[in-house]
Amino acid sequence: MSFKLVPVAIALGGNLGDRERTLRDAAAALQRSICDLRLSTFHDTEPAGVGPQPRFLNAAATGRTRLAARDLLGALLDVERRFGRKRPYPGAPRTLDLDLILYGDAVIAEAGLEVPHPRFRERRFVLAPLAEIAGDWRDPVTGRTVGELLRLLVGG
Ligand code: PH2
Ligand code: MG
Ligand code: MG
Repeated sequence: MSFKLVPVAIALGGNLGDRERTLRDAAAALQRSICDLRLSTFHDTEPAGVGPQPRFLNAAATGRTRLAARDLLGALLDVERRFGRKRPYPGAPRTLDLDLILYGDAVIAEAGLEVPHPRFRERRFVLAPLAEIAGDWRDPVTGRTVGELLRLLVGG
């Protein structure tokens, strides 16, 4: 438990059930762990790297938390479960995926906890919504802002 408020960025996504309602309700649930929550618009996206699947709805949220990164991750997994997330196999369609993208300027590589998220720089479905609300946030690994990372994507 930390007593400092740490700025955080979360990616939200889902491609099963009522996607819009799930993202909206999940964002509300995040307010138990994250204050000053800001939510991007919702992006209807092509599934990336998971074969044929229903289309996703993606969004991003920012805010500040008193939780340690590991505890915030636990809270995200708990919200996923409450919204019916099952994990039958890696990359399976899901009602809700909540990924911890940035936790202040922390760089963490532990079992089950990697921050910044190791693949967020190549994911338009993460960067496009996140750039709406945190375009100036700097990735502590590359030193580039979220807006720059988005523009660097092919066709960006
Ligand atoms: N999540 C993945 C893999 N592929 N594609 C889209 N469009 N949106 C996602 O949220 C997504 C994905 C793994 O978590
Ligand atoms: Mg994910
Ligand atoms: Mg996930």
